[in-house]
Amino acid sequence: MASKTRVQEILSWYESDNPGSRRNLASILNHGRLGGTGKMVLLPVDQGFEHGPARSFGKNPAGYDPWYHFQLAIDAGCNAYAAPLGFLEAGAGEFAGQIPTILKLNNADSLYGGSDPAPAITGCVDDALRLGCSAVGFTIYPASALRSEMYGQLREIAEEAKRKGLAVVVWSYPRGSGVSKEGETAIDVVAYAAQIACQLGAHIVKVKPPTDFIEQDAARKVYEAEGIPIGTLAERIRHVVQSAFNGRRIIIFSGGPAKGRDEVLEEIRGVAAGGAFGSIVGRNAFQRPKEEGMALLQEIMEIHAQA
Ligand code: FBP
Repeated sequence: MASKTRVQEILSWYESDNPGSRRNLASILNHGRLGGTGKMVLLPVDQGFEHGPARSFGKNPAGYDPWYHFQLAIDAGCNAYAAPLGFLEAGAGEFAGQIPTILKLNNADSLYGGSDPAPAITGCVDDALRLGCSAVGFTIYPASALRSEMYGQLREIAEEAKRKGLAVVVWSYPRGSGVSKEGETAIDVVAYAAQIACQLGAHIVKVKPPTDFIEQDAARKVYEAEGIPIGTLAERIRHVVQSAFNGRRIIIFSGGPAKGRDEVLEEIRGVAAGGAFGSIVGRNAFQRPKEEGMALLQEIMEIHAQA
């Protein structure tokens, strides 16, 4: 018998999932320029909801049009495109079958200034099925006073999504009154956030690239006593991958606010060298003119392909 492909190997880690969920996970892993490599680059466009339209699309007004993002993800060769209900409903028919999609089922706006994020449920598993999505997406904010509510909502959504044969993607963003601003990307906090998302049953976890700051004193003692290497970005990524079930869960890292090409690529090199499964890059792609955004996404894919 032929040996397992990399995608089959990854699917074998999700051993309790039904064939539908595995097939949908495979549809993401097998699509686009990185298809079949076990790596992925996703385009997420929920910033219109999360940050508002001008902050999101003012730099490149073509992005006000929902079709722009479908086409960008397709033309760049991304593995999948993720968005909230409205953006997906606006293009799911026109672009059906051209790229796997992920319906984000909760969203938080930035109009209410409280320190603890309180996202609303903005879609359901049946919406994802109706729109032909491969997966549902959900954001948890560990460190928000409302985190337990979010964990409970995700538990219910993940149970239904898996029963109905979809994959589950979790954005795990520590934020809120339980963590300092610097602590949101602290190595101990990001690793912890990855672990929580995996324990909640995520197939794919998305976190931010961690810094070498350590937020929790109890964790610092262990990092120091055990000499856990966190000096370089690659070392920190490796530690986060290890925290995601020792690499048995797909874990990808976000792009962050728009910055220069060299800075983006330098960070991606560290992310790839640390053993990440890929990147999820929104603003750095769609806030550039289309050709430039596409070219940057493709350079990012190339770095992951070579790692
Ligand atoms: P970006 O590459 O634009 O950072 O997109 C990734 C993402 O996870 C989006 O899905 C989300 O809207 C955004 O980051 C959240 O960014 P922030 O932490 O700045 O609110």
